[in-house]
Amino acid sequence: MSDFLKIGITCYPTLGGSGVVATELGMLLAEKGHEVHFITHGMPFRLGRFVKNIFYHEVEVPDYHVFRYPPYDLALASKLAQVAELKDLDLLHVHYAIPHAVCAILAKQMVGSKLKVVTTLHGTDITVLAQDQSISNMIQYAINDSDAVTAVSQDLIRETRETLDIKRDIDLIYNFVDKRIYYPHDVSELRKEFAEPHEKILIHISNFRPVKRVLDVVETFNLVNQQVPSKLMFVGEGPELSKVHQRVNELGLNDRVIFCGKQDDVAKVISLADMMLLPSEKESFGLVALEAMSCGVPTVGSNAGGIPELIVHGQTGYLADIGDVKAMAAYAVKALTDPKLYAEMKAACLFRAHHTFCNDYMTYKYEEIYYRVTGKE
Ligand code: GMT
Repeated sequence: MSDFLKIGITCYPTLGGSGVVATELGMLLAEKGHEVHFITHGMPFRLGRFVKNIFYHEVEVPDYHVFRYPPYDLALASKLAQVAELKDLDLLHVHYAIPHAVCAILAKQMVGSKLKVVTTLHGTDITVLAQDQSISNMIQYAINDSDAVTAVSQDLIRETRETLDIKRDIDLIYNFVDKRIYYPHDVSELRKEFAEPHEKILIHISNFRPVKRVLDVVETFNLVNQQVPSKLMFVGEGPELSKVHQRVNELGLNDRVIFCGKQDDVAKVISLADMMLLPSEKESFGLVALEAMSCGVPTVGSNAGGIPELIVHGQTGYLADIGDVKAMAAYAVKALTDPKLYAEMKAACLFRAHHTFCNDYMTYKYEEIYYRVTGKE
């Protein structure tokens, strides 16, 4: 592979895992020499540093008085077409079928078929939106008319096929971590501010949507704390946060639970913890558990969606049925009270994250798809 490509990337710039994957992939592609154009409605939140071959094009939505709803999708399609023509893009890599792939396909119709569309499915298109008959045909269309489609787990591919009766090829490309950022940080001084030396720290990071089952985090922690003196750190914000506050209060755990809000330096925060909790109802992959794994922190999670493809039960964490907080607590206690087992798990986490889910390999897999659809090499 030698030709450098001109790649447009569209994602939700402020949204969790999909935004992280899209942004970090864009930065890695730029590092390898490709020209990368982010075309989004806001600056992607992890697009921190200035790099000469990364460009940002803001999608501005017209607020014309006849529009009852500002037409974001049309503004995006129009911007994608403009940038594609102006910068002579080879392809658009869009994250989510709705609305981004639909907009990219429209842009392609405007500028010509030389422009290719690669769509990555992260979950919600399939697990939530595809259940809605009013738009499921649009999602089907976006998937079938993309030049290539990738999904972040085998389970998401299966669900896409079953829910939408999709027959076309879908490439599996898991989420990845950059081990230059996600490694066990030395936080021994900082840790003293959160927990006593004999206490363990459990952590949960999410957007507190109902699908994350954050109350299960509280119940699991409560059971763990009865056997192993511990602290629980919550990172993030979202709709279920007030229920969490209420339950923590009811259980008298206020002095045990730390609400950190949104945090930028996730690798450092995770490094404070001994165990990640991810009891989701649905989770197409679970990037946050991979980030924890890469910092040497095992996860106790549910066996939902793609989580079992990431966590090897008994080696890099544990899996229990959705809602089975007793089993989750028992697994956490098992690992936290057996130093030899815990050390083995930590080593297995680092190995698996840095070998199986390493950024170099996943970036290469995306490049392979780009070369396949553009016919360049
Ligand atoms: O977890 C979320 O609610 C955020 C969501 C997103 O759109 O960023 O994350 C999804 O995409 C991530 C990146 O591929 C996956 O690691 C998450 O598992 C997935 N979330 C769900 O499936 C709920």
